[in-house]
Amino acid sequence: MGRIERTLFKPFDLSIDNHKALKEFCRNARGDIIRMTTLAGSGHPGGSMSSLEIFALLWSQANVDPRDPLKEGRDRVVVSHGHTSPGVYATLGRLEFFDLRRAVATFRKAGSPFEGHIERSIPGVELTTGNLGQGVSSAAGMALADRCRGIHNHVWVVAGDGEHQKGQIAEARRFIRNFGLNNMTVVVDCNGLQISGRTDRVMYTDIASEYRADGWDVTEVDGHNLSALYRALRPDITSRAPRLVLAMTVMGKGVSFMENDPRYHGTALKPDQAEDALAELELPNDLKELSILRQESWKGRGDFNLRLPYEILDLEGTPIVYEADHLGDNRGAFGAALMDLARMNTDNLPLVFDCDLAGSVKTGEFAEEYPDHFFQSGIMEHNTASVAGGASIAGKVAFWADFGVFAADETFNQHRLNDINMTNLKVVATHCGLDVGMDGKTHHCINYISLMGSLYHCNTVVPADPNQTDRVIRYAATHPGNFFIAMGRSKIPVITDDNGEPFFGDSYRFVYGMHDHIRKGTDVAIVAMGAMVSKALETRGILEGKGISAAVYGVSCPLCMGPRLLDELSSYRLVLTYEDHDMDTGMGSKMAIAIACFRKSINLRRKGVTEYGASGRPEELYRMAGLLPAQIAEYIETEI
Ligand SMILES: Cc1ncc(C[n+]2csc(CCOP(=O)(O)OP(=O)(O)O)c2C)c(N)n1
Repeated sequence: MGRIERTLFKPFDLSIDNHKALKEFCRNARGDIIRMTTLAGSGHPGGSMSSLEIFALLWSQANVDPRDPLKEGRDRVVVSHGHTSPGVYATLGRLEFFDLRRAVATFRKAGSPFEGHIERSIPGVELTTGNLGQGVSSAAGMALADRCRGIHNHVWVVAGDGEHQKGQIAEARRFIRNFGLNNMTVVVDCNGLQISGRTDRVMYTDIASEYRADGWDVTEVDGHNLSALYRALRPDITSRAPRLVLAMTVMGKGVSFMENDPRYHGTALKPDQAEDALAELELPNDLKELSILRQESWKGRGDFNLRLPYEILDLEGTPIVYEADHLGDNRGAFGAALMDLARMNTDNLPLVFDCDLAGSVKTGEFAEEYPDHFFQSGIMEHNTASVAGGASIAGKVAFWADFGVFAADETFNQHRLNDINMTNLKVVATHCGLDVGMDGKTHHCINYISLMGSLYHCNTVVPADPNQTDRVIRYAATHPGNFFIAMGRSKIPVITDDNGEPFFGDSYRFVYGMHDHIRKGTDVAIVAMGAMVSKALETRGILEGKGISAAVYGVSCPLCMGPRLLDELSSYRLVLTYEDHDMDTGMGSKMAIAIACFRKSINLRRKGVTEYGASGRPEELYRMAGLLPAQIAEYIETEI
């Protein structure tokens, strides 16, 4: 087989030799797709075979190096329809990003890195995908981050035509157009089929018109004609608009009995069918040998571990200390800390995303001072979560601030895919809990601990006052990984120590997982979170008048209930958790689980939200929920 020449898309046309080599490459790769899916007894051969020329051209001609797949400044090839993993593995394996035989033999085998949907740990794969509709947004985040870093590269994202029924792609399309990301091309594998049959019968979708209406350059091309496809995929540096390439393809291309048959979207060939298919492709049938290879003990994931080139801000600056008489909201403290961080790190500014709420979430000042790093993303939260996640793995620290109900509930699956991708996104969720103002139950985010807590790599923090908020924001900006920082809307008092000085003052440093013993006491411990910490202190005062001595603890990291905290709490006659969050899925429930798991003897009671709230001032809503200090004190008196 002739060798493919890597041209970086410089020539206008594919040379005759390169065309020949690529054609041969695709014939062989189709055989790999058949082999790997048949050996596994599952997988998605149909779309893999229709997308193959696209994959082969992109990964062989773009500026990506199999010997250094994470090279700075590279082009990016993102595949959004991640079920076409056999096509991706066949292409990358044949281009020597890794050992192809290993991919063919272990595809979908438990413990193998070659999973059913592509993963970012595979050399050459930029993004783990499989939840359709998100890849275009994530790729846009990468293109944005690369542009902000002054990298002159190109980002291609390949997606399915059925996938284009997803609304998030419309959001992504507008975003890309709006921010002039002409360093991007979206390529659609238009095979006209999806699981339930013909795409146009499943759901009316006019992909070309939709993109055109949003101001894109649209090119339609035969997706199996290598020369025409090469010309369509070639970046046009003079173009001012992002480019859509509609690659007209055939599902199951290359094997006559698979072509245009939707069953092969997600059905592997039986061994005898595979034999026929390989014969038609004029390839040897080595399935027996490969199935022996599949039985061999492959050592776990081998070298296929995610390298995390996380960017963090270098300088955390000098904390702002809010004095004891300050009455302010945590979101204001977030905005101030963000500005300070930005001014300290002008050569590595964070990217800040907003969904039409900048004034409320306090990113407006940043927007004014750093308009090139602020992205007004409209009411397109799904896209924004994915864009910000994508940007964060392309070397920029990304903040996204929004109301809790949009930052968590609206976008859970985007965060889940971000988390699987080990992104580096800092979500600041304001207006959490009943503390929203008068908007009512649709706007009460009272389940963020259970949502974000179910993600394995998301640090969830609920600061108690503006001082702690300031430190948490600085910590998140200077530490890698996903953070979800939750806060309410209202102005709240500064938490003070026994001497009336700010508890989270000059000498305080936030460390993820640490809790705060704010007041000593002997009878009862009130363990509070967020804005409830100041209410716990009020409760303590009321109890004092009744001769009950209450300790107050602040839990800012509700997912971290360790034995040390529990040991301390074991000495009290009663422990009460106190939170502006659903009681059964919040901090109190985390504590109950920890008590059971660590086998501690603690007399636990919980107070929190137990029903959707109403519309009213927070104090009225707290009264209705039984969460005012006087009500809590009365409850403790009866329980102790
Ligand atoms: C959000 C989401 N919904 C449903 C699925 C299940 N699913 C996997 S592939 C597929 C059809 C995709 O059609 P298309 O994009 O045309 O891909 P092709 O059939 O051409 O491979 C569906 C519904 C999914 N992976 N993600």
